[in-house]
Amino acid sequence: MSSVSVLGLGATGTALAARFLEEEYEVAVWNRSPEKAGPLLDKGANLAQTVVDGIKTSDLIIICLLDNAAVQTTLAGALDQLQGKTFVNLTNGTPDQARKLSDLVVGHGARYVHGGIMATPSMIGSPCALILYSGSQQAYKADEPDLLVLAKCIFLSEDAGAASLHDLALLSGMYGLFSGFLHATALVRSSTSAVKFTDLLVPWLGAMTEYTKAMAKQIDEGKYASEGSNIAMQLVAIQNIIDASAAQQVSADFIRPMKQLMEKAVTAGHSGLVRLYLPSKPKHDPKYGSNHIWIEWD
Ligand code: FVH
Repeated sequence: MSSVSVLGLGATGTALAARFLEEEYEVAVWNRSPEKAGPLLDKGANLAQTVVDGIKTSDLIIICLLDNAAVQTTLAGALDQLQGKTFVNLTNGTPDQARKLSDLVVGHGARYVHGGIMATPSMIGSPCALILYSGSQQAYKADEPDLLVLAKCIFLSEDAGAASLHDLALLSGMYGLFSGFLHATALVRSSTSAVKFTDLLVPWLGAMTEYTKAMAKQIDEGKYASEGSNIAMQLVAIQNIIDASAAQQVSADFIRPMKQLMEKAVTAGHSGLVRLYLPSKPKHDPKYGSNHIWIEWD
């Protein structure tokens, strides 16, 4: 029987432990508030009374807490138990936090893998769940069959911070989508229901999502030629969105920053631009010419 210890029984840790139980793993669970373990104990998990016990019990330790500060505090009294273990941290955090924890764990004789869970708890174990990994490739390879129980896996890099970087970038894309959805829905609520509106919104966002591939190509190639949607025109449209929002007492807080960035570009004489301006690039690089997409964030 394969065994695993799951430290942290929030919504996500509970889903991870439950999934291993479904696959008949021997699962030791630990949580700061032990009462949360109840439903998992009913399914056959064993309660570790302390973090030390949780780590001692299995060679594969999976931790999923609110943040990496909690991971650090939780590990503090149990570092001596890490020798020879594989420590998989599925906690959301920054790349630097992951690298620091990797140094700490590796310094105590264990192998460190960081994971970015691209799934909600209810998706764990389903075909659409994905977890991005980075850190010790050797440890990842050895435990890949166990990690595949939870989700599809992609190993990114030996840099322990890479999974967190990609996780945060994907979440940033998601929050952009959610903010657009919330503003769009608020705007249209006077005329239709939110659910009915998704009949229009979802295919539209699907088409625009596809369009980001063309934008990505422009960014990679450094060629930002406008393909029919120049920034001065877009600025007018965004102002119309803001005005219509005001008329309906809908907050324009989500879209106003985008308008301000476009306005800056137009004021700087780039009315023909529709380019994504990344801080690492010079602002007035003549090679971009005047017919480019220019959205700036500094
Ligand atoms: N839920 C989601 O949609 C996403 C799915 C993708 C991954 N994220 C990340 O997963 C981490 C855990 O999130 P969660 O959903 O399990 O969150 P909660 O249900 O709020 O549980 C939090 C657990 O963290 C424990 N905890 C908090 N602070 C401490 C601490 N100082 N020391 C020890 N443990 C701590 C908490 O314990 P307790 O309150 O039950 O005693 C829970 O076990 C997170 O990084 C997401 O970003 C979630």
